[in-house]
Amino acid sequence: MSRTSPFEHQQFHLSELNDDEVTQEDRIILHLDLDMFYAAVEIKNDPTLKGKPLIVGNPSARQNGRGVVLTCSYEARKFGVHSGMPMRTALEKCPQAEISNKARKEYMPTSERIMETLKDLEEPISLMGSDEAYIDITALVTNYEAAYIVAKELQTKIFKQEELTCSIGIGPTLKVAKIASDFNKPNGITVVKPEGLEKLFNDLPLRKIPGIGRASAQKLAERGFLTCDQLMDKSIYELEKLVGFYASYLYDIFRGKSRNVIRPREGRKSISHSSTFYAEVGDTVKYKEIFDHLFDKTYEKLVEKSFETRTINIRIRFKGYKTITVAHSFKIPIQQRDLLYETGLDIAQKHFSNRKGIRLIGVGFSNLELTELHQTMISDFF
Ligand code: TTP
Ligand code: MG
Repeated sequence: MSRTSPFEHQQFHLSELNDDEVTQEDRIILHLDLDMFYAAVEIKNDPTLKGKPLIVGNPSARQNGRGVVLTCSYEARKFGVHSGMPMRTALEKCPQAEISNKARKEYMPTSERIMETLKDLEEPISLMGSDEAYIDITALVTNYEAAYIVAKELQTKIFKQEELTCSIGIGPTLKVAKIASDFNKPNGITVVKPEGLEKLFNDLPLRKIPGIGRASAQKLAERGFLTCDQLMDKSIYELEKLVGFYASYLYDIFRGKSRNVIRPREGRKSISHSSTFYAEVGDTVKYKEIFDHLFDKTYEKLVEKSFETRTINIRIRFKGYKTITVAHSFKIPIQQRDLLYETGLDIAQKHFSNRKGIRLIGVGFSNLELTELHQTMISDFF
Protein backbone atom coordinates (compact mmCIF):
# COMPACT_ATOMS: atom_id res chain seq x y z
CA MET A 1 0.00 0.00 0.00
CA SER A 2 1.33 3.41 -0.90
CA ARG A 3 2.22 5.37 2.20
CA THR A 4 0.89 8.54 0.69
CA SER A 5 -2.42 6.94 -0.18
CA PRO A 6 -5.32 8.39 1.75
CA PHE A 7 -6.99 4.97 1.72
CA GLU A 8 -7.27 2.85 4.79
CA HIS A 9 -6.54 -0.83 4.93
CA GLN A 10 -8.78 -2.89 2.69
CA GLN A 11 -9.84 -6.44 3.36
CA PHE A 12 -10.77 -8.62 0.43
CA HIS A 13 -12.24 -11.96 1.41
CA LEU A 14 -13.32 -12.51 -2.12
CA SER A 15 -11.39 -14.07 -4.91
CA GLU A 16 -10.31 -12.52 -8.15
CA LEU A 17 -11.29 -13.69 -11.59
CA ASN A 18 -8.72 -15.26 -13.86
CA ASP A 19 -8.47 -13.84 -17.34
CA ASP A 20 -10.09 -16.84 -18.95
CA GLU A 21 -13.16 -16.67 -16.73
CA VAL A 22 -16.35 -14.81 -17.42
CA THR A 23 -16.35 -11.15 -16.62
CA GLN A 24 -18.68 -9.95 -13.93
CA GLU A 25 -20.22 -7.29 -16.07
CA ASP A 26 -23.60 -8.93 -16.19
CA ARG A 27 -23.68 -10.02 -12.53
CA ILE A 28 -26.42 -8.95 -10.14
CA ILE A 29 -25.06 -8.63 -6.61
CA LEU A 30 -27.11 -8.07 -3.47
CA HIS A 31 -25.53 -6.61 -0.34
CA LEU A 32 -27.43 -6.81 2.92
CA ASP A 33 -26.49 -4.92 6.07
CA LEU A 34 -28.46 -5.04 9.30
CA ASP A 35 -29.55 -1.67 10.66
CA MET A 36 -27.77 -0.55 13.86
CA PHE A 37 -27.31 -4.23 14.55
CA TYR A 38 -26.27 -4.50 18.21
CA ALA A 39 -28.53 -1.57 19.14
CA ALA A 40 -31.47 -3.23 17.37
CA VAL A 41 -30.91 -6.42 19.38
CA GLU A 42 -30.84 -4.35 22.57
CA ILE A 43 -34.12 -2.67 21.62
CA LYS A 44 -35.71 -6.01 20.81
CA ASN A 45 -34.62 -7.22 24.24
CA ASP A 46 -35.92 -4.08 25.97
CA PRO A 47 -38.55 -2.29 23.89
CA THR A 48 -38.60 0.69 26.29
CA LEU A 49 -35.35 1.75 24.53
CA LYS A 50 -37.17 2.23 21.23
CA GLY A 51 -37.05 5.77 19.84
CA LYS A 52 -34.41 6.89 22.35
CA PRO A 53 -30.78 7.78 21.75
CA LEU A 54 -29.09 4.49 22.65
CA ILE A 55 -25.40 3.72 22.88
CA VAL A 56 -24.16 0.14 22.93
CA GLY A 57 -21.03 -0.04 25.02
CA ASN A 58 -19.65 -0.17 28.55
CA PRO A 59 -22.63 0.41 30.89
CA SER A 60 -20.34 1.88 33.57
CA ALA A 61 -18.93 4.51 31.20
CA ARG A 62 -20.77 7.31 32.99
CA GLN A 63 -18.83 6.45 36.14
CA ASN A 64 -15.41 5.46 34.79
CA GLY A 65 -15.42 7.00 31.28
CA ARG A 66 -14.01 3.80 29.80
CA GLY A 67 -14.67 2.04 26.52
CA VAL A 68 -15.75 2.90 23.00
CA VAL A 69 -19.13 3.02 21.30
CA LEU A 70 -19.78 -0.32 19.58
CA THR A 71 -22.76 1.13 17.78
CA CYS A 72 -25.65 3.44 18.53
CA SER A 73 -29.24 4.09 17.50
CA TYR A 74 -30.03 6.57 14.73
CA GLU A 75 -31.43 8.92 17.38
CA ALA A 76 -27.96 9.00 19.02
CA ARG A 77 -26.27 9.49 15.64
CA LYS A 78 -28.13 12.78 15.27
CA PHE A 79 -25.98 14.08 18.14
CA GLY A 80 -22.78 13.13 16.32
CA VAL A 81 -22.23 9.85 18.16
CA HIS A 82 -20.78 7.03 16.04
CA SER A 83 -19.20 3.61 16.46
CA GLY A 84 -15.57 3.61 17.55
CA MET A 85 -15.96 6.93 19.39
CA PRO A 86 -14.71 6.97 23.02
CA MET A 87 -17.66 6.60 25.39
CA ARG A 88 -16.54 9.72 27.22
CA THR A 89 -16.85 11.84 24.04
CA ALA A 90 -20.14 10.20 23.12
CA LEU A 91 -21.65 11.05 26.50
CA GLU A 92 -20.47 14.62 26.18
CA LYS A 93 -22.25 14.89 22.84
CA CYS A 94 -25.38 13.15 24.04
CA PRO A 95 -25.57 13.12 27.86
CA GLN A 96 -29.14 11.89 27.88
CA ALA A 97 -28.30 8.68 25.93
CA GLU A 98 -29.25 5.33 27.33
CA ILE A 99 -26.36 2.86 27.51
CA SER A 100 -26.92 -0.86 27.21
CA ASN A 101 -25.19 -4.07 26.29
CA LYS A 102 -27.41 -6.41 28.29
CA ALA A 103 -28.37 -8.50 25.28
CA ARG A 104 -24.80 -9.08 24.10
CA LYS A 105 -25.13 -12.87 24.33
CA GLU A 106 -27.80 -12.61 21.65
CA TYR A 107 -25.71 -10.77 19.02
CA MET A 108 -23.91 -13.78 17.55
CA PRO A 109 -26.78 -16.34 17.64
CA THR A 110 -29.03 -13.74 16.00
CA SER A 111 -26.43 -13.09 13.32
CA GLU A 112 -26.00 -16.80 12.68
CA ARG A 113 -29.72 -17.37 12.26
CA ILE A 114 -29.98 -14.53 9.77
CA MET A 115 -26.98 -15.75 7.79
CA GLU A 116 -28.56 -19.23 7.63
CA THR A 117 -31.68 -17.63 6.15
CA LEU A 118 -29.53 -15.97 3.50
CA LYS A 119 -27.72 -19.22 2.75
CA ASP A 120 -31.13 -20.82 2.15
CA LEU A 121 -31.22 -18.96 -1.15
CA GLU A 122 -28.48 -21.39 -2.19
CA GLU A 123 -26.61 -18.76 -4.16
CA PRO A 124 -22.92 -17.88 -3.81
CA ILE A 125 -22.60 -15.92 -0.61
CA SER A 126 -19.82 -14.15 1.24
CA LEU A 127 -20.42 -13.29 4.88
CA MET A 128 -18.63 -10.19 6.11
CA GLY A 129 -18.55 -9.88 9.85
CA SER A 130 -21.68 -10.37 11.89
CA ASP A 131 -24.12 -8.14 10.09
CA GLU A 132 -23.44 -8.06 6.40
CA ALA A 133 -23.33 -10.39 3.44
CA TYR A 134 -22.92 -10.30 -0.30
CA ILE A 135 -25.01 -12.67 -2.39
CA ASP A 136 -24.55 -13.21 -6.10
CA ILE A 137 -28.15 -13.57 -7.27
CA THR A 138 -27.37 -13.64 -10.99
CA ALA A 139 -28.64 -17.20 -11.35
CA LEU A 140 -31.79 -16.50 -9.34
CA VAL A 141 -33.15 -13.51 -11.24
CA THR A 142 -33.19 -12.33 -14.79
CA ASN A 143 -33.38 -8.61 -14.17
CA TYR A 144 -33.14 -5.86 -11.56
CA GLU A 145 -36.90 -5.71 -11.06
CA ALA A 146 -36.92 -9.33 -9.93
CA ALA A 147 -33.85 -8.61 -7.78
CA TYR A 148 -35.83 -5.92 -5.99
CA ILE A 149 -38.51 -8.47 -5.14
CA VAL A 150 -35.90 -10.87 -3.75
CA ALA A 151 -34.62 -8.02 -1.56
CA LYS A 152 -38.11 -7.16 -0.38
CA GLU A 153 -38.80 -10.78 0.48
CA LEU A 154 -35.55 -11.09 2.41
CA GLN A 155 -36.38 -7.98 4.42
CA THR A 156 -39.84 -9.30 5.20
CA LYS A 157 -38.53 -12.71 6.16
CA ILE A 158 -35.82 -11.37 8.45
CA PHE A 159 -38.27 -8.99 10.07
CA LYS A 160 -40.78 -11.78 10.67
CA GLN A 161 -38.13 -14.08 12.12
CA GLU A 162 -36.11 -11.62 14.18
CA GLU A 163 -38.00 -8.32 14.36
CA LEU A 164 -34.91 -6.66 12.91
CA THR A 165 -34.63 -4.42 9.88
CA CYS A 166 -31.88 -4.40 7.31
CA SER A 167 -30.93 -2.35 4.30
CA ILE A 168 -30.21 -3.88 0.95
CA GLY A 169 -28.33 -2.65 -2.08
CA ILE A 170 -28.36 -4.25 -5.49
CA GLY A 171 -25.89 -3.50 -8.24
CA PRO A 172 -23.54 -4.88 -10.88
CA THR A 173 -20.56 -5.20 -8.50
CA LEU A 174 -19.90 -5.91 -4.84
CA LYS A 175 -18.81 -2.38 -4.14
CA VAL A 176 -21.74 -0.74 -5.91
CA ALA A 177 -24.12 -3.04 -4.01
CA LYS A 178 -22.46 -2.06 -0.75
CA ILE A 179 -22.66 1.65 -1.49
CA ALA A 180 -26.31 1.15 -2.45
CA SER A 181 -27.19 -0.68 0.78
CA ASP A 182 -25.95 2.31 2.74
CA PHE A 183 -27.83 4.77 0.56
CA ASN A 184 -31.21 4.56 2.22
CA LYS A 185 -30.82 3.30 5.79
CA PRO A 186 -32.73 2.07 7.75
CA ASN A 187 -34.95 -0.53 6.10
CA GLY A 188 -34.14 0.69 2.60
CA ILE A 189 -33.70 -1.04 -0.72
CA THR A 190 -31.63 0.70 -3.36
CA VAL A 191 -31.27 -0.74 -6.81
CA VAL A 192 -28.49 0.59 -9.02
CA LYS A 193 -28.58 -0.66 -12.57
CA PRO A 194 -25.39 -0.24 -14.63
CA GLU A 195 -27.01 2.71 -16.40
CA GLY A 196 -27.81 4.32 -13.03
CA LEU A 197 -24.19 4.57 -11.84
CA GLU A 198 -23.77 8.19 -12.82
CA LYS A 199 -26.86 9.17 -10.83
CA LEU A 200 -25.63 7.18 -7.81
CA PHE A 201 -22.26 8.93 -7.76
CA ASN A 202 -23.59 12.38 -8.47
CA ASP A 203 -23.14 14.40 -5.26
CA LEU A 204 -22.27 11.26 -3.28
CA PRO A 205 -19.71 12.13 -0.57
CA LEU A 206 -16.40 10.34 -1.20
CA ARG A 207 -16.62 9.00 2.34
CA LYS A 208 -19.39 6.66 1.14
CA ILE A 209 -16.93 4.64 -0.96
CA PRO A 210 -15.82 1.53 0.95
CA GLY A 211 -12.15 2.09 1.76
CA ILE A 212 -12.40 5.85 2.11
CA GLY A 213 -12.55 6.34 5.86
CA ARG A 214 -12.72 9.55 7.84
CA ALA A 215 -8.99 10.26 7.50
CA SER A 216 -8.90 9.60 3.76
CA ALA A 217 -11.97 11.73 3.15
CA GLN A 218 -10.33 14.51 5.13
CA LYS A 219 -7.15 14.37 3.02
CA LEU A 220 -9.13 14.43 -0.20
CA ALA A 221 -11.26 17.30 1.10
CA GLU A 222 -8.11 19.29 1.81
CA ARG A 223 -7.32 18.98 -1.89
CA GLY A 224 -10.82 20.14 -2.78
CA PHE A 225 -12.42 16.79 -3.51
CA LEU A 226 -15.67 16.19 -1.64
CA THR A 227 -17.94 14.16 -3.89
CA CYS A 228 -17.60 11.25 -6.26
CA ASP A 229 -18.60 13.19 -9.35
CA GLN A 230 -15.48 15.31 -8.92
CA LEU A 231 -13.33 12.21 -9.45
CA MET A 232 -15.53 10.14 -11.74
CA ASP A 233 -14.20 11.46 -15.02
CA LYS A 234 -10.55 11.51 -14.00
CA SER A 235 -8.14 9.27 -15.87
CA ILE A 236 -6.25 6.53 -14.06
CA TYR A 237 -3.16 8.69 -14.33
CA GLU A 238 -4.85 11.65 -12.64
CA LEU A 239 -6.30 9.38 -9.95
CA GLU A 240 -2.87 7.89 -9.29
CA LYS A 241 -1.57 11.31 -8.40
CA LEU A 242 -4.36 11.58 -5.84
CA VAL A 243 -4.71 8.15 -4.32
CA GLY A 244 -1.67 6.22 -5.53
CA PHE A 245 -2.07 2.50 -5.64
CA TYR A 246 -5.85 2.67 -5.28
CA ALA A 247 -6.41 4.55 -8.52
CA SER A 248 -7.61 1.55 -10.50
CA TYR A 249 -9.81 0.41 -7.60
CA LEU A 250 -11.60 3.77 -7.66
CA TYR A 251 -11.63 3.98 -11.45
CA ASP A 252 -13.39 0.59 -11.65
CA ILE A 253 -15.91 1.38 -8.90
CA PHE A 254 -17.10 4.45 -10.79
CA ARG A 255 -17.57 2.37 -13.92
CA GLY A 256 -19.34 -0.55 -12.26
CA LYS A 257 -16.43 -2.85 -13.00
CA SER A 258 -14.75 -5.27 -10.66
CA ARG A 259 -12.57 -8.33 -10.74
CA ASN A 260 -13.95 -9.62 -7.48
CA VAL A 261 -16.46 -12.42 -7.52
CA ILE A 262 -18.10 -14.53 -4.86
CA ARG A 263 -16.97 -18.09 -5.24
CA PRO A 264 -19.39 -20.91 -4.57
CA ARG A 265 -18.35 -22.84 -1.52
CA GLU A 266 -15.46 -25.25 -1.99
CA GLY A 267 -15.95 -28.80 -3.17
CA ARG A 268 -18.81 -30.06 -5.24
CA LYS A 269 -21.16 -32.02 -3.06
CA SER A 270 -24.16 -31.37 -5.22
CA ILE A 271 -25.33 -29.94 -8.52
CA SER A 272 -28.55 -28.00 -8.74
CA HIS A 273 -30.50 -25.47 -10.75
CA SER A 274 -33.56 -23.57 -9.74
CA SER A 275 -35.90 -20.99 -11.17
CA THR A 276 -37.79 -18.36 -9.22
CA PHE A 277 -41.00 -16.89 -10.59
CA TYR A 278 -42.37 -13.54 -9.68
CA ALA A 279 -45.49 -13.60 -11.74
CA GLU A 280 -48.04 -16.34 -11.29
CA VAL A 281 -47.16 -19.13 -13.69
CA GLY A 282 -50.23 -20.92 -12.63
CA ASP A 283 -50.70 -24.01 -14.77
CA THR A 284 -49.23 -27.44 -14.45
CA VAL A 285 -48.18 -27.67 -18.10
CA LYS A 286 -45.98 -24.61 -17.70
CA TYR A 287 -44.51 -25.98 -14.45
CA LYS A 288 -43.64 -29.19 -16.25
CA GLU A 289 -41.90 -27.23 -19.02
CA ILE A 290 -39.85 -25.41 -16.40
CA PHE A 291 -39.08 -28.67 -14.64
CA ASP A 292 -37.92 -30.23 -17.93
CA HIS A 293 -35.64 -27.29 -18.63
CA LEU A 294 -34.13 -27.36 -15.13
CA PHE A 295 -33.71 -31.11 -15.24
CA ASP A 296 -31.90 -30.88 -18.59
CA LYS A 297 -29.52 -28.20 -17.32
CA THR A 298 -28.74 -30.11 -14.14
CA TYR A 299 -28.40 -33.44 -15.92
CA GLU A 300 -26.07 -31.91 -18.52
CA LYS A 301 -23.81 -30.74 -15.70
CA LEU A 302 -23.83 -34.17 -14.08
CA VAL A 303 -22.64 -35.78 -17.32
CA GLU A 304 -20.22 -33.01 -18.17
CA LYS A 305 -18.54 -33.40 -14.78
CA SER A 306 -18.55 -37.20 -15.12
CA PHE A 307 -20.60 -37.75 -11.99
CA GLU A 308 -23.10 -40.35 -11.00
CA THR A 309 -25.64 -39.50 -8.35
CA ARG A 310 -27.31 -41.42 -5.59
CA THR A 311 -29.90 -38.78 -4.72
CA ILE A 312 -32.23 -36.54 -6.64
CA ASN A 313 -33.70 -33.55 -4.74
CA ILE A 314 -36.69 -31.52 -5.76
CA ARG A 315 -37.22 -28.16 -4.13
CA ILE A 316 -40.48 -26.29 -4.38
CA ARG A 317 -41.18 -22.95 -2.80
CA PHE A 318 -44.80 -21.92 -2.52
CA LYS A 319 -46.10 -18.39 -2.43
CA GLY A 320 -45.51 -17.14 1.10
CA TYR A 321 -42.04 -18.73 1.26
CA LYS A 322 -42.87 -22.21 2.56
CA THR A 323 -40.28 -24.41 0.89
CA ILE A 324 -40.25 -28.16 0.69
CA THR A 325 -37.39 -30.40 -0.37
CA VAL A 326 -38.17 -33.96 -1.29
CA ALA A 327 -35.34 -36.36 -2.01
CA HIS A 328 -35.22 -39.83 -3.44
CA SER A 329 -32.12 -41.98 -3.01
CA PHE A 330 -31.07 -44.95 -5.12
CA LYS A 331 -29.16 -47.94 -3.79
CA ILE A 332 -26.21 -47.27 -6.05
CA PRO A 333 -24.98 -44.17 -7.86
CA ILE A 334 -26.53 -43.87 -11.33
CA GLN A 335 -26.40 -41.68 -14.38
CA GLN A 336 -29.40 -43.13 -16.25
CA ARG A 337 -31.32 -40.20 -17.58
CA ASP A 338 -34.75 -41.83 -17.82
CA LEU A 339 -34.71 -43.16 -14.31
CA LEU A 340 -33.60 -39.84 -12.84
CA TYR A 341 -36.11 -37.87 -14.92
CA GLU A 342 -39.11 -40.07 -14.12
CA THR A 343 -38.28 -40.12 -10.41
CA GLY A 344 -37.85 -36.36 -10.22
CA LEU A 345 -40.95 -35.57 -12.25
CA ASP A 346 -43.02 -37.95 -10.19
CA ILE A 347 -42.04 -36.10 -6.99
CA ALA A 348 -42.50 -32.64 -8.49
CA GLN A 349 -45.86 -33.32 -10.16
CA LYS A 350 -47.47 -34.15 -6.83
CA HIS A 351 -47.10 -30.45 -5.97
CA PHE A 352 -47.84 -28.75 -9.28
CA SER A 353 -51.56 -28.56 -8.62
CA ASN A 354 -51.10 -26.86 -5.22
CA ARG A 355 -53.48 -23.91 -5.11
CA LYS A 356 -51.02 -21.66 -3.31
CA GLY A 357 -49.03 -21.06 -6.48
CA ILE A 358 -45.38 -21.97 -6.91
CA ARG A 359 -42.57 -19.44 -6.63
CA LEU A 360 -39.53 -21.63 -7.14
CA ILE A 361 -38.69 -25.02 -8.58
CA GLY A 362 -35.29 -26.58 -8.04
CA VAL A 363 -33.76 -29.80 -9.31
CA GLY A 364 -30.60 -31.12 -7.69
CA PHE A 365 -28.37 -34.16 -7.54
CA SER A 366 -26.36 -34.96 -4.44
CA ASN A 367 -24.23 -37.82 -3.09
CA LEU A 368 -22.13 -37.57 -6.20
CA GLU A 369 -19.43 -39.99 -7.27
CA LEU A 370 -17.18 -39.88 -10.27
CA THR A 371 -18.20 -42.37 -12.95
CA GLU A 372 -16.11 -45.51 -13.20
CA LEU A 373 -14.93 -44.48 -16.61
CA HIS A 374 -13.65 -41.24 -15.22
CA GLN A 375 -12.04 -42.97 -12.26
CA THR A 376 -10.19 -45.25 -14.67
CA MET A 377 -9.04 -42.32 -16.73
CA ILE A 378 -7.63 -40.66 -13.67
CA SER A 379 -5.96 -43.79 -12.37
CA ASP A 380 -4.33 -44.25 -15.79
CA PHE A 381 -2.12 -41.34 -15.04
CA PHE A 382 -0.47 -43.09 -12.11
P1 TTP B 1 -22.06 -1.76 11.23
O1 TTP B 1 -22.82 -2.41 10.16
O2 TTP B 1 -20.86 -0.94 10.88
O3 TTP B 1 -23.01 -0.79 12.07
P2 TTP B 1 -24.51 -0.95 12.52
O4 TTP B 1 -25.15 -2.18 11.97
O5 TTP B 1 -24.55 -0.84 14.00
O6 TTP B 1 -25.16 0.35 11.90
P3 TTP B 1 -25.68 0.60 10.42
O7 TTP B 1 -27.16 0.71 10.56
O8 TTP B 1 -25.06 1.89 10.00
O9 TTP B 1 -25.25 -0.57 9.59
O10 TTP B 1 -21.58 -2.83 12.31
C1 TTP B 1 -22.36 -3.94 12.69
C2 TTP B 1 -22.19 -4.27 14.16
O11 TTP B 1 -20.83 -4.56 14.45
C3 TTP B 1 -22.56 -3.13 15.06
O12 TTP B 1 -23.92 -3.14 15.44
C4 TTP B 1 -21.66 -3.30 16.24
C5 TTP B 1 -20.46 -4.06 15.72
N1 TTP B 1 -19.31 -3.14 15.63
C6 TTP B 1 -18.39 -3.12 16.65
O13 TTP B 1 -18.51 -3.91 17.61
N2 TTP B 1 -17.34 -2.26 16.59
C7 TTP B 1 -17.17 -1.37 15.55
O14 TTP B 1 -16.23 -0.58 15.51
C8 TTP B 1 -18.15 -1.39 14.47
C9 TTP B 1 -18.00 -0.45 13.30
C10 TTP B 1 -19.19 -2.28 14.55
MG1 MG C 1 -25.10 -2.67 9.93
